[in-house]
Amino acid sequence: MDLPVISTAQPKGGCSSSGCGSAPDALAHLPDHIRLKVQDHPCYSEEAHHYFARMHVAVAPACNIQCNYCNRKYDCANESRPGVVSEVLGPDQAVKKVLAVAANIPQMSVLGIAGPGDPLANPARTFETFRQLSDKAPDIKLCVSTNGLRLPEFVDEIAKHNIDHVTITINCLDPKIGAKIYPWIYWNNKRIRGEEGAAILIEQQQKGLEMLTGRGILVKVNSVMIPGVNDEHLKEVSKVVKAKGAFLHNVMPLIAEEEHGTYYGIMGQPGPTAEQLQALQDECAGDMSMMRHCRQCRADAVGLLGEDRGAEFTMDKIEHMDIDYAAAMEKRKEVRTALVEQMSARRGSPSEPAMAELAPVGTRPVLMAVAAKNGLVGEHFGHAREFLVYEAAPEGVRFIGHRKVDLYCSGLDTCGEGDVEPDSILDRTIATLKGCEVVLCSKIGFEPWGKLETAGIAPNGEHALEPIEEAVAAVYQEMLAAGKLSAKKVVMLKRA
Ligand code: CLF
Ligand code: SF4
Repeated sequence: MDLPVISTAQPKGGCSSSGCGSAPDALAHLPDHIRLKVQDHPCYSEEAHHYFARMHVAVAPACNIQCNYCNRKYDCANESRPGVVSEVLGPDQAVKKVLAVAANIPQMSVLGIAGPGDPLANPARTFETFRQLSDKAPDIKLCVSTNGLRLPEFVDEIAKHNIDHVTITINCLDPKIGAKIYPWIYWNNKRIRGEEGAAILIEQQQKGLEMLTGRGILVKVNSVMIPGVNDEHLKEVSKVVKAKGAFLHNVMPLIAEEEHGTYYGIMGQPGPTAEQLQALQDECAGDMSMMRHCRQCRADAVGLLGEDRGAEFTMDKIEHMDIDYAAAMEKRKEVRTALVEQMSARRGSPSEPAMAELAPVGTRPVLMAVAAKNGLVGEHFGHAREFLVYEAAPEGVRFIGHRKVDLYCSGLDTCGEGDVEPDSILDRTIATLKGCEVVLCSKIGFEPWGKLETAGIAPNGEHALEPIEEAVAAVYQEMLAAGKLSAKKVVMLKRA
C-alpha cells in the first residue's frame, strides 16, 4: 500500500550556519598560514569535513607494536575501526589510485597513509608513495598516522616530502598504564614486553611530537578511550600534548567485540558509552581543541568522512581509467576554491545574531539528531547511515558526535514506505538516537514519523536543505517559543 510521504519545507533563508552563535569560526584565531593548512582538511577542521573528502591508501601492512585492541587480520585500529580488511597496494598502484580518485572527486583534498599496519614500520613503501605523489599531484595534502615508535627517526623524511599533517596515537604517558594496553613492542630487533616496552614507546612518541611541532608540522593526537584503563589518565595526556604544541586531540572510543578476536574483545573489556565519551571530551576540551567528528575510518577509505566510495575505485576499474591529471588539477582548483568561498560566505553572513539571543541563560540544552548531507539537513531519514548529533543551548549550537545506524530504506523516493525494511531496523535506529529530542531530516515517511513520536523524538522535515547549525538553532527557538524548554528532561545516553 502506498502511504503518503510527509513533505518537507522548501529551502529558505534565515541566519547563517554560524548564526545564532552556533558555529563560531573555530579557525578564526589561527595565523593565516595555519588556517590555510587546515581549512580544507576534513579531519583538522570540523567545518571542512562537510565539504572536503580524504582518501587512504593501504600500503603499510606491517606493525612494530601490539595493541590489545588490535587483531592483525584487520586494519590498524589506531586510525580505523576493527572488522574491515584492506587490500594492500604497492606504491605504484597506490599512486595510480590516488590520481584516479583525485580526478574524479575534485573535493578530495587529503591523502592519508594510516595502515593497515603502521606506516613508519613500512618506511620504504610509505615514503615512496609520498615521494611520487608530492611530485605528480602537488595539490594534494599529505597526511600520515603512526603509533610513534619510529617517529623521531623519520621526522626529516616527513618534512622532506611536505607532509604537513601527522597523527600520533598516544594512549598514555605512564608505562604502568601502557603495559595494560601494549603487551610488547619490537625495538632494535628485539621484542620488549610490559612496562619496559611501553616506556620506550612513550618516550619515542613524546620525542617525535616535540620534533614535529618544533618544525611547524601540524600534529593531531589520537587516543583510544579504554574505560578503567586510561580514561581518567587521558585528561593528563591532553594537557601534556597541548603544552608540546599538538594542534588537536581526538579521543576515540574503544571498539572491542569478541568477534574481532582482539585481546580486549575476548576479555570482554567494554568500550565507553556515548555519554562517557562526551564527558571525557568535554573535560579535555578545557585544555585544547577536540576532534569530535572522527569516523574511525578504514585504511583504504575514500570520500567524505562517514561515506565510503572505495568500491568505485578498485584496481580493476582504475586500470581502465585514462587520467589527464594536468586537466584534473585545473578542475580541482576551481571546485576547491568555490567550496572555500562557500564556507566563508556562510560564516560571514550579516544576519548572524549575537550568541546570547539563542535563548535566555539557564534554558535547558537539547540534543538533536540530523540526517546530514554536505553540511545541510539534506538526507532522507530512511537513507541515513549515520546521524550527526548537535546540542542546542542558550550559548549556541555545538557538534557532539555521530551515531551510526543501519540503512532503513533503499527506495529513492519512498523513504520508509513500500519497501520498508523490518521494524527491527527502525527500532534499533530509535534506540541509537536515545537522548535526542528531535530528528531533523529532509524527508521522512509516515511510519517512522509515528514511531519516532511515540518514542519521544520529534521528527522535523521543516528545515530541509538548510545549513545544519542554523536549522538546529531555529528548532531550539521554536521549542522555546512553544514553552517546551521549561521542564527539565532527564537525558540518558546509550552507547551508539
Ligand atoms: Fe586519514 Fe587520519 Fe589523515 Fe584524516 S583519517 S590519516 S588525519 S586523512 Fe580522520 Fe579517519 Fe578519524 Fe583518522 S576521520 S580515522 S582522524
Ligand atoms: Fe594494530 Fe595499529 Fe596497534 Fe599496530 S599500531 S598493533 S596495527 S592498532
